[in-house]
Amino acid sequence: MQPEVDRIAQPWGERTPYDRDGTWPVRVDSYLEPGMTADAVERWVPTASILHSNGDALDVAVAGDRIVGVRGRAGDRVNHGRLGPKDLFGWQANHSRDRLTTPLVRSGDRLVPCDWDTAMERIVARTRELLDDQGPDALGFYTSGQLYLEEYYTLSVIAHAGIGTNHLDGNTRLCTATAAEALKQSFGCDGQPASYADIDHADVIALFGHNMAETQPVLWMRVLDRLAGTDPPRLVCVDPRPTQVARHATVHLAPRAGTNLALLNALLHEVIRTDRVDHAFVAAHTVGFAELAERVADRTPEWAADICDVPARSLREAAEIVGGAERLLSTVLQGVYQSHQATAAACQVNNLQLIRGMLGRPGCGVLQMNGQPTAQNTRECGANGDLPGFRNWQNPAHVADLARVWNVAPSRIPHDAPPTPAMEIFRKAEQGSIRMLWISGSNPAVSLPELRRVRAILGQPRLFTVVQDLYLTETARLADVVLPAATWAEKTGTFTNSDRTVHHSDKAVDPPGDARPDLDIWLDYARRMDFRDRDGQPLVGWHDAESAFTAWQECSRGRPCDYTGLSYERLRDADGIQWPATPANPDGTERLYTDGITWAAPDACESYGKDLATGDPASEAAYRQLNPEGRAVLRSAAYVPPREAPDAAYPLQLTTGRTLYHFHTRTKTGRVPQLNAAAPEVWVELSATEARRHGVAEGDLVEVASLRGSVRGRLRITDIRDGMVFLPFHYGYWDTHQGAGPDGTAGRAANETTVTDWDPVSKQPLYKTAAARLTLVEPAHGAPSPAPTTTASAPTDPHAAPPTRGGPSAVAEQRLG
Ligand SMILES: Nc1nc2c(c(=O)[nH]1)N[C@H]1C(S)=C(S)[C@@H](COP(=O)(O)OP(=O)(O)OC[C@H]3O[C@@H](n4cnc5c(=O)[nH]c(N)nc54)[C@H](O)[C@@H]3O)O[C@H]1N2
Ligand SMILES: Nc1nc2c(c(=O)[nH]1)N[C@H]1C(S)=C(S)[C@@H](COP(=O)(O)OP(=O)(O)OC[C@H]3O[C@@H](n4cnc5c(=O)[nH]c(N)nc54)[C@H](O)[C@@H]3O)O[C@H]1N2
Ligand SMILES: [Mo]
Repeated sequence: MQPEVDRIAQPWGERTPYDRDGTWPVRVDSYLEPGMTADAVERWVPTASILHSNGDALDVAVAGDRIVGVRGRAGDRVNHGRLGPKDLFGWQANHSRDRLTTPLVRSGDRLVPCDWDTAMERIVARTRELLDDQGPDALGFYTSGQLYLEEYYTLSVIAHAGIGTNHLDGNTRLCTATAAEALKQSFGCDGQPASYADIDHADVIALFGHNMAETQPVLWMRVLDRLAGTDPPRLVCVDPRPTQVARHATVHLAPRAGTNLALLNALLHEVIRTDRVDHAFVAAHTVGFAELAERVADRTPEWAADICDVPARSLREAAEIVGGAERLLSTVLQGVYQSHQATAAACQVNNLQLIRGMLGRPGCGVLQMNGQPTAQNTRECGANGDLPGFRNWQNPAHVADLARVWNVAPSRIPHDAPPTPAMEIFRKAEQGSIRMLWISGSNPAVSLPELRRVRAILGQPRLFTVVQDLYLTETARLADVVLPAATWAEKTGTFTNSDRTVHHSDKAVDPPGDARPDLDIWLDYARRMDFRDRDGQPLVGWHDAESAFTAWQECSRGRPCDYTGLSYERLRDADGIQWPATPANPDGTERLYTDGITWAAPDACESYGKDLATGDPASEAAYRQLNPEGRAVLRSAAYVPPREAPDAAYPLQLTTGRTLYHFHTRTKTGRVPQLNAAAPEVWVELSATEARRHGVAEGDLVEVASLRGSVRGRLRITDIRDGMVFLPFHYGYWDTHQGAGPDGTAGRAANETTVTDWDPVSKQPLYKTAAARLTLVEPAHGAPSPAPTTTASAPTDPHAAPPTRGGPSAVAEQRLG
């Protein structure tokens, strides 16, 4: 193995092959800033990556109270030492000279620096005024999937029981609301059934709308290392773009966007027709098989082939592979969650696992993936609006139990209506019923759909907005109060990845200037607001991260996400531990549902389910009738076409997504030289056939327009399916020198074009299906598109653009363990 690799040019590093049921070899990746040596590092502080949901464990190298590099943790179950490009280089964003260092308050059209007292008193005064005049419904909180568990729990207590508003949600609504909902629909409760270790044991891995190579590169290294072994798993990839996953797949199905449900119904049809059903498992652990079989009885591959524009023989081949698997692992992400019929389709993947009896055993399971690093915690702490600890808001016993934990009257916790989803919170702000919106750890002025509308909402004088961030983002610029936050490595806390692995992270260095941890900001707010419990004691009775964690442990006791077997001390010593972890089971739980379905019984479940077509919540009585014994529910649904279809004026299907080198709205990765240089500007992807049809060529400046707005970028010709155009959604307008204006003219943000529409069940916005047209603005004159060549945006003609390289500054170490 090469000791050093350019990890921009070779994002996945070198292969360490292994065989089925073997142990994934250790490979320790590390990067220190130029001039730094391991000897000069003063201390290594254990933590995990927060630039995706994988939870890659790493140590932060510190010298002179600065971060000087990172090193993967060899012993951790998640990554066995490996790091991805964002893990290796992303920490440099902490040091950006334009970090916020003091609070800012609005004075006319300017934001002026002030001290913490002034900023917090402004927020408190507005809160009290609104509570007096309008009541708790005038306040909304919109948080993140990137903070720490202790922070979400504190915010959740403040919003639910302090203020008493139902308007609390996370950007997890844009991200993993469908994952949570699909788990609730099928298993009665949130909680990831499978484990990353299932990659070691599976003989078939099916990825549905999941570009794992770019969005969880370390997990993809695990797959690549299995593929390099002597008995590689077969991959099935469902994605309209030629991702690295697709290029490594035995069968790649590239459907029309928005047709996942039709495709999955056809796969289920074939598995049932060929009787690859585990009837004993189905009889013991599920309800709804007859309805499912009936629903897909005439959903043949030929039927789906028309809808999806995928050959029937490929569908049959895919069904043969998943139907014949000895151990099947499926993963699902945004190509399903943000696409048409999101929850209905995600549930069909659960159904596939269930009817094949592929659950709760090594190599057998489903990963309804998370996206953000701490989205799991947003959900379990109830900062997504649900009740903490996966309690059921429709179940009075669950509400009473939570009221007991918080020592408040049950009536103080809003529960007579479903929690307000993010898109509805913004609509209420638009219509004027929400008058104060506190945004933490999110940049909705770039990440929400239909940005012209979002800017108008946030720009209203009558809406008081608080933005808590590291930088003066597009959103912060529209705020009334801006609070400077400390971030990862500058504060202490815990967080949980996609496969329930909990990592602890100690403060490694001081935050810049007066920046404070989000936890401290909310503790300060709770103190100033003087929230009390029913005995007159402080409602928020904790004072730092560890005492917040202890409070959360009590809230999680006896719940599916039980943390009572963990402690800061244990987490500091140990590598990651998967919840539930109880005193009786302190080393945690590799897989859920190893012995039947445990949280679906009517008295235990987090949700009574929803209608997959309308999203209407079912009643307790209906659920008791459907599932009295608490089995998995096989929920079926009929395909209907996407709502915004291409037409003569907007003939292309528009989809959006990610690239390997950037994270979201680039507030961090745009400030990291190696990552920014790898993908410095927005681009537009089109197939060669479509490019000819439109009279455009590689590198041409083109405009992509929808009914909402437009984006300009340079064209990259790839093997994406015909009829589709792809835009990465990372590029906002914070570097206004690039010529992009906040009015959306010549915009760079994909969300200028996306549609205000959401899945009826999960309420997750649909970023993956809209209609658009493409026009030439200016020919290339020979300059290629800035899109990376190492990823899904690789050019069809390999000579069309110079290969993406990082050069000397991107060379990282890799060492066999
Ligand atoms: N590098 C990087 N990694 C990240 C992030 C990042 O910003 N950058 N963000 C993190 C977060 S928060 C998330 S949520 C995850 C997201 O991770 P992914 O879901 O893997 O990423 P996306 O690019 O959003 O979408 C995945 C794929 O969906 C496909 N797709 C589009 N429409 C459809 C459709 O209708 N059907 C199907 N089957 N596929 C479709 C797209 O072609 C795309 O390749 O990544 C996490 N990791
Ligand atoms: N078109 C399109 N749009 C999309 C998507 C898509 O695929 N296509 N994907 C959606 C998905 S899955 C997601 S997750 C969202 C992401 O959308 P956003 O939530 O807007 O994503 P970020 O850019 O990560 O914003 C996080 C903000 O938090 C700040 N931050 C980072 N760490 C901390 C901290 O410790 N404390 C505080 N207070 N702030 C911090 C960052 O500087 C940044 O401004 O975008 C969604 N939007
Ligand atoms: Mo996400």
